[in-house]
This record gives sequence, C-alpha cells and structure tokens, in this order.
Amino acid sequence: MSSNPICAPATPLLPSAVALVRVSGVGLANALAPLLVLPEPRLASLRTLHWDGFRERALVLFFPGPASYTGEDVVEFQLHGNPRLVRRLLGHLATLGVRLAEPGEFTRRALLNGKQDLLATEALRDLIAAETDTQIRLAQARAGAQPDWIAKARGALAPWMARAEAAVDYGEDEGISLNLNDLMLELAPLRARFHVEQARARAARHLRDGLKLALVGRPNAGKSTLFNALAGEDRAIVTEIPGTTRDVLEVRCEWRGLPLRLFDTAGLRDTEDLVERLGMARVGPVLEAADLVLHLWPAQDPGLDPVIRDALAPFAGKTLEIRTFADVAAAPGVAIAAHLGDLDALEAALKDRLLGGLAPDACLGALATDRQGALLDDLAGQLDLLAGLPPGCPPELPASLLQGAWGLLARLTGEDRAESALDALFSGFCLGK
Ligand SMILES: Nc1nc2c(ncn2[C@@H]2O[C@H](COP(=O)(O)OP(=O)(O)OP(=O)(O)O)[C@@H](O)[C@H]2O)c(=O)[nH]1
Ligand SMILES: [Mg+2]
Repeated sequence: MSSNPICAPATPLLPSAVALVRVSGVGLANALAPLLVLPEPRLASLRTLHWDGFRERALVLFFPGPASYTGEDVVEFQLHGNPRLVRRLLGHLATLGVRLAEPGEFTRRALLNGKQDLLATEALRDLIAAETDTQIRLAQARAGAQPDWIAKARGALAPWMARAEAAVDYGEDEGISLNLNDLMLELAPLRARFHVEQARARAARHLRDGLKLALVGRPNAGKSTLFNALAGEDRAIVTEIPGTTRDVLEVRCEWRGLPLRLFDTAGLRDTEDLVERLGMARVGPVLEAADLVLHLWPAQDPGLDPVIRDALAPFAGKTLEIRTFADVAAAPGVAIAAHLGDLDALEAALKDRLLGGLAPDACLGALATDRQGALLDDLAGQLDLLAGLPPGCPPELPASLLQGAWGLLARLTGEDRAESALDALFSGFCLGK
C-alpha cells in the first residue's frame, strides 16, 4: 500500500462547535507548505489558513512520524464545525495532492506500520460501535496490550517447534527424536489456558453482539411486564386483559451488565380474534432469530397449552423456562415476579446459560469477534490433536501441528498480513479512523 498523503474528517459532517480534519503521509511539511508552516511537534498552535478566499483560524497539531497514530507524519486541524467549510478544506487538500482516505485507512496504516496489531484494531472498531457500558468496557480492555497468553503460547511453542523440526530433518541419521510425553507435559498448561480462553471468548462474543431474547408464552403470562422491567422503562402496554400485545415490540438495553435486544410478542393461544391471530403469526420469525427464547410460564399453571408446546418444540435447544407469578404460587426452576423487581433467578439463569457462569467483568480482555473466536477454536483444536497423537508417531505429525498453531497465532494478531482479513475489517470503519 502506498503512503501518499491522505485526509479525512474525523468528526461527523454536521454543524458543530469544532470539526477535526486529519492528514497522514510521509513528508507532510512539503505537501502542506502552500497552506501553512507546520507548528512545533505535539503543541497545539493557532494558525490562520488561507485558501479559495477563506480565512480560517484553526488549531493545528503536528505529530511527526513514527511517533504518531499511523506511524507517518500526522497533522490535525481543528476548525469551526461547519460541514461546508470542512468539505472545502478537504477539496483544497486534494489540490495539494492529499487525497480523501478510504474508510479505516488511517488505522490500516497504523496496522501496517506496526503501531498496533489486528486485535487492537478490531477492538477499536468495536469501541466505536459499542452501544452499552459493558460493550465499551470490553472493547477498551481489548484495545490495550495483547492478551498475555499469546506471548506465553509463543514462548511455549517455539522450543518444541525447533525440536520437532530437528527430529524431522536429522532424526534418523543423528538419533534425534521427539519425546511426545515431555512435549504434552510441558504444553498441558497452555492447552488448559486455551480452553479457559475459549469459554471467555464465547461469553465475550455474546456480550459484544448483544443477546437477542424473545419473550413468549400464553396471554397474560407477564411477557410485557418482564419486557418493561428489563428495559427499565414503560415501553409495552400491560393490562389484565389477555391478548393485550399484538405487534412485536423491540428494545435494546443493558440489564445487570448484559447487553440485550428484547422482543415482546403476542400471547399464544387458540383464538378467533383476527388481530390476535395476525399478532401470533409474527411470533415465529422472532423465535427463529432469537439467541435465546424465554418461555414465560405462570407458576399457577399446572400444564402447558398445546398451542405453546407445538410453537416452542422446534426451539427446545434454545428455550429457557421462566416461571412467572412467583409471588402467587410456588414452582420449581427459574421463578420470578417481574412487577416486584424479583428477577435475581433470571439474572443467574441468563448468566449461566449465555456466559457459562462467568461474570461480565470476567470477560474483560477476552477475544470476542467471530474471527478471533474461530481462530482460537482452531488453536485449541491443534493442541487437542497434539495431545491425542499416539506415542512413536513420526515427528512430521507433531511438527506440522506445532507449525499450524504458530501460524494461527500470527493470523490472530495480524502478523501474517492477510489482505482478505484486513479488507473485511476496514470496510466496517468510519472515514476518519
Ligand atoms: N401477581 C403478579 N402479577 C403479574 C406478574 N407478571 C405480570 N402480572 C400481571 O399480569 C397481567 C398481565 O401481564 P402482561 O405483562 O400484560 O402479560 P402479557 O404476557 O404481556 O400478556 P399479553 O400481552 O396479553 O399476551 C398484568 O395485570 C400484570 O400486572 C407477576 O409475576 N405476578
Ligand atoms: Mg403483552
């Protein structure tokens, strides 16, 4: 990729107090010379910029490379937040040979110049997209240092890779052999750590993406009451008339550290009411799309209506039974009384089911994207295969598994420089990032 100068607004093109325009490239002092003399590095300086009849007083910051975000020279202009003025400045920069950046191009350069790794880059994207406090905290934790287990894994794998290679290359002639027993003994803590990280990553992925929860059950089961209690606001109409909710209602919220997308649905029953039937027809697609179906079943109901049993049967694997009206009758399992705020059992059940019993804070620093999770699974799989090798197998087998694990670590951190992964990543970035 070339390092010709690029520019972009780093703030939205909307009327605002201040707009930030960023420029990055090698040798910016020359490129920008017609516009200004660059100020002292890292000191905010007021400059008057003249172009096309404009006379803009802007605060200018200069970060000489390589000690900058991208690793190149970076100049930031803070000007008045008029979108038209910002576009005019960008247009003028183009005449100086500073083209408009592609989405994520600043960060792409930071990555290619070794200023940050792929994990940090993905964390940055998540930080900008995060919608809840938990999601922000998780992304921030990932944007910092690389997880410690990556360096540990490299340290543990490297000597064994060397030994395995030596056994492959010189084994028979020189009498060098690989002791699989010793290898697995030494790599056992790493393998265990991978399994721990897999569990953390699964939980972190749920937190990152938010959980789609469908609330279903018979009319008057307390679905809308729970919907409102979790959302922390009075969004759905609640009455004691069965069949109150007809349309699907959706709300995004964070409840007790869990980012949720909740769907309230029409109560399911055999009915002649046309509107109610239309409402019930909308429940199926919600069940399909849900990560987890919460089946609300009043504690006083002895059995299940066949309509509900049939509707939920295809989703048995992702259904959680919740007994509502716990204040009215006793029932085994997860029992709640949402209108009283008695929801601790639900919190425990959700965290158990979705986070494997981990607290949201225990996921800080865990891998979280689909890409990362898949590579971690492959990595753990590689060591599981190693552990399953029969004694006396040819050294080529462990050697290739160790090499494979090494390569997966490089893919994880982006050191393999795979362009396809980068293209997919940066298409999700905003312009000035
Ligand atoms: N005692 C008690 N009453 C509840 C509980 N949950 C809901 N209710 C009451 O039960 C009635 C029905 O509650 P909703 O939340 O509207 O029930 P729904 O499942 O949304 O009903 P539909 O929209 O008709 O399908 C309301 O009067 C609620 O106040 C509970 O746990 N205990
Ligand atoms: Mg309702």
